[in-house]
Amino acid sequence: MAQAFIGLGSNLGDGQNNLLAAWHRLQEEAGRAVALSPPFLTEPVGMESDQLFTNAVGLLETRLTPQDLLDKMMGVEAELGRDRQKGKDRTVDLDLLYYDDLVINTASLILPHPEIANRRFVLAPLAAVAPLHIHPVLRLTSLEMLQRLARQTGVQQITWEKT
Ligand code: PH2
Ligand code: MG
Ligand code: MG
Repeated sequence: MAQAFIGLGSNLGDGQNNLLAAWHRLQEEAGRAVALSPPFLTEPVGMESDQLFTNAVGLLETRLTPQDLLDKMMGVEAELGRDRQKGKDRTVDLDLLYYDDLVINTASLILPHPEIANRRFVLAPLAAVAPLHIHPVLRLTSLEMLQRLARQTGVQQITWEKT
């Protein structure tokens, strides 16, 4: 069994509903949920939008290979109405952050996800579920990476409204 950390984001429609729907579908399609962070309300980074994001990070135990997991994730995005055009508001975006300690760089998949250490909207929920998890390339914990971005603003922890 592998442990996969997945970043979830939505800035179109009901963000919490979209993230929870995606998380439930991933459990049906891809593995067993070990943990899901609280949701965070975050300002869009690197794109033009007035729609705040809801972001979370989940930990999934899976028997799928990284590529098969990625395919399932893209299937769930499509099911939930994701328009894959770059820079567009999205109902749900699922990013594979880590797959065990695997380090790979292929045309379809880079692991660890190359932006983890630069994004507070990823690190805040990641540090909530796995503060001491070590980035296999940078050799820093989630908490250490988050502390390095302490000056990046626009990330607010909220709570799941539904159970
Ligand atoms: N995802 C992006 C680009 N910018 N900003 C926030 N706050 N949250 C995201 O999930 C996000 C983003 C590309 O996937
Ligand atoms: Mg993505
Ligand atoms: Mg993304």
